[in-house]
Parts: sequence; structure tokens; C-alpha cells
Amino acid sequence: MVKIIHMADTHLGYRPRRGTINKWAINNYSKPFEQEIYDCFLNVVDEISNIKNFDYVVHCGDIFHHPSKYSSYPPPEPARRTLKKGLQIFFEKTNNQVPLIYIEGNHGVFKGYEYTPFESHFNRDQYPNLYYFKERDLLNAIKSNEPLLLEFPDKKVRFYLFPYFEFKSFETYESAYDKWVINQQPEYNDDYINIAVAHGSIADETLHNKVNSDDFHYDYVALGHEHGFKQVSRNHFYSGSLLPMNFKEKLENQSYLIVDIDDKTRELNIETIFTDKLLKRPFEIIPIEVNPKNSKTDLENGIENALKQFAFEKEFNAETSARLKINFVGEITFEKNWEINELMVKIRRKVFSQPEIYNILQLIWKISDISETLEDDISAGIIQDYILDKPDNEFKAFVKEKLSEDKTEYNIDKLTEFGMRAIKKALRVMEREKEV
Ligand SMILES: [Mn+2]
Repeated sequence: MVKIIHMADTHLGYRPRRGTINKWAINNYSKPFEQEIYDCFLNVVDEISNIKNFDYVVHCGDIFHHPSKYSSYPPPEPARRTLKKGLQIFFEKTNNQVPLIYIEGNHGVFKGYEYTPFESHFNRDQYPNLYYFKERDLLNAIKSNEPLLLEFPDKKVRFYLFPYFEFKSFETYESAYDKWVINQQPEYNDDYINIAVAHGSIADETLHNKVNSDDFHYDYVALGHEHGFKQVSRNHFYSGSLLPMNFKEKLENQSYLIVDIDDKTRELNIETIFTDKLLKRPFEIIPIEVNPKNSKTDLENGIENALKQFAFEKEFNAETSARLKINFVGEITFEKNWEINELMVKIRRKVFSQPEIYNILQLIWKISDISETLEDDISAGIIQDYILDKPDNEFKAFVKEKLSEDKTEYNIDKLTEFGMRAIKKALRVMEREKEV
């Protein structure tokens, strides 16, 4: 029997920013939800270290949240200290006897640099049983057409490693990866237990089909990148993060997995330890129905009522303050849309300026027009749909008109191209905000 602990996507250093009150958990050090992830991680590391007779821990990437594609900041100091402390606890409690295997994800990586925040804080020699695989190791393996694996002959266990790599981004990468990935196929009738460890997902085309499928007959595939617990197939699993980070993830579960593999039958026995249960604060999506006939006062009372349960006659508490999202659903006219936004800005200002009454950390909202789901055309629709019907044509017409009024000569196609770039950039920002 081989026992493996599978975890992923801890995102140490993650700080929700949108619509949050400006309060610290520890003054000038960490933010409230950020601190909750640190505490949870250290508790889980401690809990894992106490499990009897386990052979390996695999962490499938994104241990740090920063840097990432959208942020070049290094991980905040407390995130680095937390990982350092976590490693200390783990290796001390296991007497350096249990290997911890980490592969790099898309977060916590300085793009284009060979050194990583992980390495800049830990000396590999300090922990003889810490195994760390980064994008550079993968690129070297591809270049030399060698497998990227870690073998433990005493236990007859082999790990095939797939750090995050955007192989689909460029044709040359994609074909090189296709050619290389064959190296990652275990030999037929191998007497080793073969485990794949990967960061990626077919949802955004960052997991190779050979890893996603059962073509290579791995005994177990430990996956990271998707933040909710998910069993993809009999032997493919996402453990998910430890805690939900945004409101979409609140609808999923997060966990770490204890995976037993029978060395003779290769049968799997998997225990899911749900860590989202450790969440200390309310983290809720509150639906509010909107009726165009109701007055502004009705709406305001409705919101106040919904928030009442998070109002206490005591001070704001970093550990228990709520993260809230109000979902306004109904027939949304333009007027209603403005009305809700205006009201919510006012209410949020009030809530955040009275931390002695409201124990609320975050307050955001979303307005959904029910007619969109009904697919009729009663309402004016949401603003971005209206503006961006045919953005390139509309923008070009706009620029042309303005310039002829102005009697100025410019390259209209070039200007349109710049404009489109700006719009696309703005859309990406909106998409990102939607995720929260
Ligand atoms: Mn990821």
C-alpha cells in the first residue's frame, strides 16, 4: 500500500480587494481573509503531518498567489513566512522522512525569469526531502527529449511531473510538447506505481490530452488548477484549494485527499477531507428580487433587512467578518440599474463607516436581468452588451465622424486598432472582476 496526500492551489497571499473594508487582520502585515488562508494552511499542514504511515505529499501548484499573469508583485512577506513555517512544521514532524513534491502552477511565478519566489526563500539543501519542479525543468526536459520524473526505487513509486505550461500559446511549443509527452508514458506492465502530478485543466486548454485521458494508464493523476474538488474520472482528481477564494468558488467544495493505492491490485481508496468547512466567517451570496413596481424605499429596506443579520453591537472582527455578495435578479430597467448601483454604493459606505455595528469585510453586488434568461427583448439589457454590439464598426464610425468634424487627418484604421485594443483590455478587466 502506498499512501499519498494530494493538495493544491493554496494561493498564499491572496487578498480579496473588490468592495472590501480597509482593515488589517494584523496591523500593516496581513489582511483578514489573507490571514485566514495562512492559518488554515498551517493547521492543515499540522493535521497532515500527524497522519499515520503516509509515504508522500504532492502539492499540485499555485502555493503562492503572486506573482501571476496580472500582477508582477512578489508574494507578500507573510505569505513567504507562512510557507517557510509550513515546511518547517512538516519536515520536523515527519523527521525529514516523507518526500514533499511540488510542481509549479501559473501563480507564484515570475514569468520569463528562471528563479522563483519559492527558490528565493528556500535552499533545496535545507530540506533533503523537498522536491521542486518548475517550468524551467520542463523546458529542459522538452529540449533534451527526456522524461520529467521522480523515482523512488525502494518503494517502487514513480511520479511523472507536469508543471504548468502554456503549450497551446504557440504552434512550436504545442508540437514540441506533443512530441515530448510520449516520454511521460510508463512502460507497459511496469511493476512501479505510476502517478502523474499536473497543474492545468482542459477547460482552458492547459492540460495535455494525454494527461487528461487514460491513455498512459497512470495509477493515479493528481491535478491542480481548478479550485473546487472534482473527480474527473476513476483515477483523475482535483483536490481543489483549501478555502474558496471568490463567490464562484463558494459554490464548490475545497479539500485535500488521502489516496491509498494498493500495490498489487492498484485499486484506489480515496478519502476526501473537506477543508472548506474550516471557513470561520460567513461567506454568502444573498439573492434579492427586483420588481420594477417597487419603490426605491422598498429596495433599500430589502437590502437593509438582508444585512441586518451581519450587524452586531460589537466591533468589526477580522476573523469572523462576513464576505457578502448580493445578487439582484428581476426585470431590470436602466433606471433600476442606476438605482441599485446608487443605493449599494451608499449602503456600502455606511456599512464600512460603522465598523462598530457591522461585522462585514466585503460587500459586492451583481445585477441580473431576468429577461435575458427568458430571451425576450423587453429590457434594455446590461450596459456592456448595449455598447459593444459591433465595437469595431461603431468605434470606426465614431472616430471618422469626430475627425471630419475636426477636419484633422489621421489614419482611421490605425486609430480603430488602438481603440479596439483599449476596449479589449477593458473587457479583460471586466471579465476578471466578474470572477470575484
Ligand atoms: Mn492555477
